[in-house]
Formats: sequence, C-alpha cells, structure tokens
Amino acid sequence: MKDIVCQFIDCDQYGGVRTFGNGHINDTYAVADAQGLDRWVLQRINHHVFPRVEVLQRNVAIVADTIRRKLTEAGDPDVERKYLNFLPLKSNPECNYYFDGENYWRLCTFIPDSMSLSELSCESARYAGEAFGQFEEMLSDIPEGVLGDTIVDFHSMSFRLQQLREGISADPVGRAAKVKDLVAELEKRSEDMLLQDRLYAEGKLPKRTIHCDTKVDNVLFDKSGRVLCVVDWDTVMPGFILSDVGDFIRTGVNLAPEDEVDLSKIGVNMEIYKAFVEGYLSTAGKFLNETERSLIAYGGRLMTYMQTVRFLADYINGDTYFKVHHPEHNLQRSLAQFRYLQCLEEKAAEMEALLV
Ligand code: GN1
Ligand code: MG
Repeated sequence: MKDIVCQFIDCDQYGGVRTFGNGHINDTYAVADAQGLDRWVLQRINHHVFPRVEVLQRNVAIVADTIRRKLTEAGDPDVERKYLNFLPLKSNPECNYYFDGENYWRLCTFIPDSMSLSELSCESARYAGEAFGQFEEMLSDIPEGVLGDTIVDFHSMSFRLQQLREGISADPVGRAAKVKDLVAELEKRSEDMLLQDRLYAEGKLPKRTIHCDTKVDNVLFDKSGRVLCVVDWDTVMPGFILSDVGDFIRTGVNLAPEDEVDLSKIGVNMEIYKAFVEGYLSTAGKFLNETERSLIAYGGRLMTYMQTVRFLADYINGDTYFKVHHPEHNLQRSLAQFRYLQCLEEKAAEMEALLV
C-alpha cells in the first residue's frame, strides 16, 4: 500500500492505511499521515465494473472542477471540504490514477470532521434533499458529451431486465428454480417500470447530469448536522432525475437497511420522505418540469424495483458483481428490496398526494 500511496504523496508523509466505508464495488481505505491523522482516501477501482477507468477519472475531475468553481464563485467559506479532490501522480500531473500493472488506484483528500448517517432525522433528510438538488444544479451547465458514461446502460431498466432474463435462461449456478416466485412478481411489474423510456421517447422526460448513486451513505454531514458533501461520483453521468430521488427514497426513507433479514422491520418513513422531498424541491424545483416533479414517488418504486432486479440477477449469476458477505446475501438483499417495493406500492397514493 505504501508504494501505491507514494505515487501520489511524499513517502515520509505516509502513516498507514485502514479499511474504510462499506461500498459494494471498490475497495476503500483511509490513509493516515505520519502523525496518525486521516488525511486521504485510497481506492482500488473495480475495473471489471468500471472498465473505462480513463473516462471515470476524467469525469470525476470535471465534476470536482465544476463544483469547486461554483462554490468559490458563491463565496462559500468551506469549499475545501465540499468536493472530492483527486490527487495527480507525482510523475505525471495530468493523470489522477495509478496502474500498478494489475489494478487501478486513486487517492483523494479526506474530508475532516464528516460522517454519513444511517439514521436520518427530518432535518437531515431535508438537508440531504436540498444537497442533491444543488448538486444537480451545479452540474447542469456541463455541455452534453463532456461527461462519458462510466458504465454503459447503468440505469437502463430494459437492460437490467434483459440481464435478469438472460441469467434465468443460462442459470449458470442452478439458482433460478429457487427464485421462480420472485421472478414472476417482478415480471408482473415490468411494463410499468419501463415508463421512463416511453416518456423520454415522447420528449416529456429530459436527460440531465445526475449522480446516479444517491444512497444515504453517500451524503457526508458535518458535526452540526448540515450537509458537507455529496460523495461517490463514479456514476455521475447523463440520466433521469428519478434515479437520484429514487435511490434516496430506496435507502433513506426505508425504515430498515437494504439487506434486512426481518422483513417485518421494513417500511416507509413518511415523515422522512416528506422532509426529503421538501428539501429537494427547494433547490431542484427551479429546473424540474411537471412530469419529473409528478414522478418523484414513482422514482422510489422504480429504483427499488431496479435494485431488486440487479441483486437477483447477480444471485442467479453466482455473485460476480456486488461484494457479498455470505453466499445468500444477494438473495437476502433482493427479498428485502422487494418487500420495500411492496411497502412503497401500498403508500403510493399518499406519497403522490404530497407532490401536488
Ligand atoms: C453499489 O458500491 P456502492 O455501494 O457505491 C452500486 C449501486 C447500487 C448500490 C446498492 C457501480 O454502490 O448502483 O445502488 O451498490 N454501484 C455500482 O447498495 O453498481
Ligand atoms: Mg457507488
């Protein structure tokens, strides 16, 4: 690790690494300085999931430049804690990642005195909503074609359904029969879940620069409970805003974690939902069109459905994509996500009524 970190910083500053965070894709470590203080975050990029490392690292640099510039122009006094600063290689200031012959690595500065919250208050949910709307707004003038797709078809519902269906027909590890009932439930909903594609074709839903992974862990708060920074920019790319509102509803509004075993603990926290939507509309309300606004609650169902499909496809394919902590973990995740989808369906009318 030391050799890798020293590609970016002077070796005498290095004070050790520890594992950090709980992402499902990349490996993440906090790196301390010689005094033992956390100063950087080191990541091994999972290049099976992100095969276009160059596109990825170029995107995050553009996002960083844009956010730093916008906050500086707005006179923000704490800019350095509000964006992800990826360090260049000592040997090549043009490059912000290191290839060791086998793996790709990157180092960014650690945001001090920050934390993610797995349990939100109404206040923190409102701040998170506000922050996601502001994030989208800050990136809204990046011209089309500048940011590349880091993962092609990442949030395409038709692609995710196709992956599931192909997995079921190939059944590489013999798990398909076991999940037959869940697959039938998902198939029943598939037409409804392709609504975005239809609205896009009709010109009613625009593509914007979105975050595409707005799970609750990706919001860093300061000690006073205000949002410091929206993190994890690997999937910032053109897409529909329903991905962003939806993934927060999937995670922050759920009473239980995404892989809860006890399905009776899963449910919709309406107060958190309301606060999140208020916060989001306070910033994004300026640029959303009527269709986008009216589909916010649907976005929660869509992202929960999509995640059920993705976890299930990975289970059927033998757990090759998401990190799992035990052999049935992806199944457990899909069952928990499906239960949450049913809860969102039960509350749909109530959730939609709050949008008008
Ligand atoms: C993955 O690695 P992480 O936790 O940031 C995944 C997201 C899923 C999420 C489910 C690139 O995100 O799309 O919503 O797991 N990221 C990728 O928790 O597939
Ligand atoms: Mg992510």
